[in-house]
Order: sequence, then structure tokens, then C-alpha cells
Amino acid sequence: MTSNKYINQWIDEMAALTKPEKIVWIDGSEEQTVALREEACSSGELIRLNQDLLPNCYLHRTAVNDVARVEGRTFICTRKKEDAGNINNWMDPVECYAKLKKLYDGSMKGETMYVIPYAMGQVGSDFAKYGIELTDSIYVVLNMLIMTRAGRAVAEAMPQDDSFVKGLHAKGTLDPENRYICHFPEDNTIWSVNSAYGGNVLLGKKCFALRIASYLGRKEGWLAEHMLILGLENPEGEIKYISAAFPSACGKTNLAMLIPPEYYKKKGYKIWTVGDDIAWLRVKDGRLWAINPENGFFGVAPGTNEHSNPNALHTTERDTIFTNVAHNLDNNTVWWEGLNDNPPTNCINWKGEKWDYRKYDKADKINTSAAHPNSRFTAMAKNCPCISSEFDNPAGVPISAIVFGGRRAKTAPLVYQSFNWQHGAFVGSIMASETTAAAAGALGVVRRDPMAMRPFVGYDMGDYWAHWLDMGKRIANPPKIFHVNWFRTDDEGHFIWPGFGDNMRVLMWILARCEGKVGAKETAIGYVPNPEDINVEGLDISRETLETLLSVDADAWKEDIANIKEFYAQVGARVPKEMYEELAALEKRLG
Ligand code: OXD
Ligand code: MN
Repeated sequence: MTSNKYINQWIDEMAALTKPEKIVWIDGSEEQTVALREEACSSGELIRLNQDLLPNCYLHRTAVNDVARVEGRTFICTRKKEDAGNINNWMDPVECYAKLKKLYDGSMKGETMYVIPYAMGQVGSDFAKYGIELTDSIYVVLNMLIMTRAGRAVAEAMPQDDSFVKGLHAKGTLDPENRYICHFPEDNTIWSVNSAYGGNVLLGKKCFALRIASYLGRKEGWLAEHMLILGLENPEGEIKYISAAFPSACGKTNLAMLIPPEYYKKKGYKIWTVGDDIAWLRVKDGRLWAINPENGFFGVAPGTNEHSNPNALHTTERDTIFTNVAHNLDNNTVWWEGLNDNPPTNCINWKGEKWDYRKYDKADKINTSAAHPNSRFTAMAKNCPCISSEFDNPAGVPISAIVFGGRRAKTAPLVYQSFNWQHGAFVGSIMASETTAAAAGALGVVRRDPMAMRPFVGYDMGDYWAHWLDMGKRIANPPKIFHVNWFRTDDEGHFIWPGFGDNMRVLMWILARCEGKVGAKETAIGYVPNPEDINVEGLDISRETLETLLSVDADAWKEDIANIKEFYAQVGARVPKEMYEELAALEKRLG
């Protein structure tokens, strides 16, 4: 499909290693895609769902021990260890290639190796980057056809050089002890073996669009971030764009697809989704412009419902691959916890076993829930009812505000604004959140997750912060930087902010601040809204609760500072001095 000698030579080498029976190029045609779906349904890899209720929708189950990203088995393989930094796992590239070659050797014997040419970003745009994923999994092919722009047109548009990102995936034996997700940023290469879970094997997403792209972004002067992008349209038809970084499974998809509260809806306000997970940001005409390099959504299913995110729900009603959700045998559809209050009685759970809803125990979700807590939908952006008209615009959208956020029961107020870009980058660097099911490991533990990029920076974290500081110097009109926390609780652990659509009230304050239309209270941590400036019309919330939501507890912050210092020490020698200056200034302001 290509005359690019670098691509053909690399495919030959990888085929000599993995020894597939045949090699098939993915052309992106409907005919080939239909045939692959057929094959996956015959082998049991996919289950065809009720085509009247869920046209062109399928269900897939991964192995029980292969249901989330595995950060402990994810490596950045730079020649010098210090270039990967202390936060990433590191392996010497020579050692890593040798180790993984043994695992790949003959791993595709008797199987087909699929060659997927794909683009992150609009083909032909300044932002676009190209990759090829080789895989022995039809599930991966069908997901990549949703999540990226893939096929013949991309192969033909790829430059005639070796700048493409070389991705090799083999299911192998799915042995968790030999599972590796390895990145070689100096070689534009990604090797993934012994997994079939999306975040580990859809190589265009986390591996390329964040880890490799963040490395390229530093080299080339742009940013690859774990951010949603949304447009907020006012009744005059003017649209302002916001990008926001929250850790995995903290509601990026919900915020990106938010439905405005009645009060704003009636006035004509609208939200448009440009992206729900990844933003690539470049400086142009003195502003920061963003694209979503993806073509679909790989969203968390549990909790998605008609109230929390009707737009996501409707996006998944056609052309969707569901992974590890429950199978309702009564009507051959899908179900997950939080979809509605009617758990199916004739149901197969995410493990493929008969499921009894009466045994569900919130304290042991993994073993008793119908859907895995990290079960997913892979759905097409173009099917989203609120997809932005700018989604496909190769120029991207200009960003007015950058929002950081985490899941914090205490400490962080509902919203605050940083004093300037440098302070904003500092606010990003000290982000923290309680862990979720998107990554393997303990849940609900507070961990520092700078810019929501802890698992995704393809180089040293200190260098990454320095790159943020540099970027700020290059933008004449930089976006204002904010921090939000939708997850504050009372002493009994109940959320005190309604969240979901009502988060729009906070976005309105953020945009009003960007336009200099509203005041704020200056506190030790930044500018916090005066309670009367958050519009709560139609909300049942007391003034006292609002004051609690906006309060800054100096003692809690002082405790946090000790933890931040430990984290900075762990990041190590390359933490920019500006970050330490900001930390010292914060400490001083707290008194
Ligand atoms: C994701 C994640 O899948 O962050 O987006 O884990
Ligand atoms: Mn994500």
C-alpha cells in the first residue's frame, strides 16, 4: 500500500521476528471492516449485539487479568536513565529490545499480522503525526478504526521518510508477568506485548498521542496533554474554548459533553465537544491553539447514564465496541452499574459468568459487579450529538482557559485561578487525586498526578515542567490557568457540589474571569470566587455550603506542602527553580 522503503523494510523485520502466516494491510474500506467484524464474531472475539436496538454494536471481553493500564509494566526506554526521569519506569533500550524480542519471537505463527496506517490529527494538517501499528488482534484493528483516522488515504499521505511512529503489538500469551508496554522515544517506537486491554494496545492513544508525542512536543515546541477540549457558546453565538486536565476516570468525558442546567439552556447557552481525553497544543498568532488528535472516545461505561452524560450514552447507541460491560441476554444489549436502576436478571457479567444482581456488593465491585469498574465503550466522535463543528478543523481552536482538576475530598476548593502562567504551571505540578479503576492498583489513595500526566510523560517530569514554563514565555496572550475540584465532601463523605451539568456554573465564572468581567478574592493559593459570583439559580444549595466549597483551609494546605516537597524531591534534580520559588511563596502566603 506504500512505496515508502522505510515502512516496508520495518514491516519485513517485524514479520521476520513475529513470523505471521500472512500480512494484511488495513485499507479502511467498509468491505474489509465488515469482513473483519464477521471473522471476529465467528471466532467469539466479538459478540454481535441487538442490531435493532444497537446498530453495528459489539461486545468484547478481555482476559480477567487484563482490564486496565499497567503502569508498573510501562517503560520509557531512553539511552540515558536520567532522560526518562525518576517518575517513569526505565529500561535500557538495548536490554529492552533484546528481552522483548524473545517474547515476540514466533508469537504470530499461524496468525495474521495486520498493518494499520493511522494518523493522529487531521491528515495533512500541521498538527498531524503518523504511525503504523502492527497487531495480531482484530479487536485492536476495529478499535483503531474508530479511535484514529486509519487506512489507505493515511498510508498515501504519510511522508516518504522514517518519521512515522513504529508500533508493534502482539497478544502473546497474555502472561501478566511478561506484559510490557515499552516506549523508545529516541527511535519513535512502541512495543506492547502480552496484553489486549485498550489503554495498553491501542497504540495511537496513550502510547503515541501522549508519551511519544510529549517527547516530540518538547523537541518541537508544542504540548501533548491529557486534556479534554470543549467549546462554550453564549446566546450571541460566540464560542470560547476551554481545555481541562483531570486524571483518568475523573469525569473528562462528562465535562466535555456537559448539558447546561435549565437556567443556561433557556438563555441559549450550549456546550460543544472537541475532545474528551487528549489535546495537542501549539502557539499561533500569540495564542494557544488545540486539536483533539483522536477520532473517537474510549470512555468509561459505569456511571454513564441519561442524567450524568446523555450525550455519551447516545454516542454509544451505534457503531460502538463495548468492552467488559455486562451482557443482558433478555434483549441482547449491554448494561453497567449506574446505567439505570434495573439490573438485568438474565445477565452475563464482565468475566463471562452468569450474574446474580442480588449478590452485588459495593465494597467488592470487581468480584460482584456486572460490568468491570473500568469497562469501556469505543465510540465514534461523529456520532456524538454535541460534537463541535471544529472537531475536524485542521487549524484547531483557540484556548481561553486551561483547567486542572482532581478528585479531592478536602483541601482543594471548588475552583481557583492562578496568578499567572508560571503560578498556573506550578498549580498543575502539584495536582493530586484519589486513584480510580482506570489503572491497576489500590483505589482511593491520594497520589500526586501533575497535569494529570504522571503516567503519560515520555521523559523526565522536571524537564516537562520546564517545558511548560518555556511555553508560557512563547505565548503573547496565554490562556488563564485554573484548578477545579468537583469532589469535595462533607464530614460524612457526601459530595457537596452537584457536579455534572452544574459544573457549567463554574465554567461561566472561569470565562468571566478570562474576560475580566468578574472580581475574585485573593487568597494564599490564588483567586477564589466570591460566593455571590457563582450563579446558583435553580440549585438547591445553601450559602453556607457554597462558602465551604470555596473555603481555603490553611492547615490542610500546610500538610499538603509537606507531601509536595516529598514529591518534588522524588522528581529530582531537574525540577525547575521557578517551581521551588512558587512553592516557597505559597508557603509564605499560608503563614
Ligand atoms: C484513558 C485513561 O483510558 O486515562 O483515557 O486511562
Ligand atoms: Mn485518559
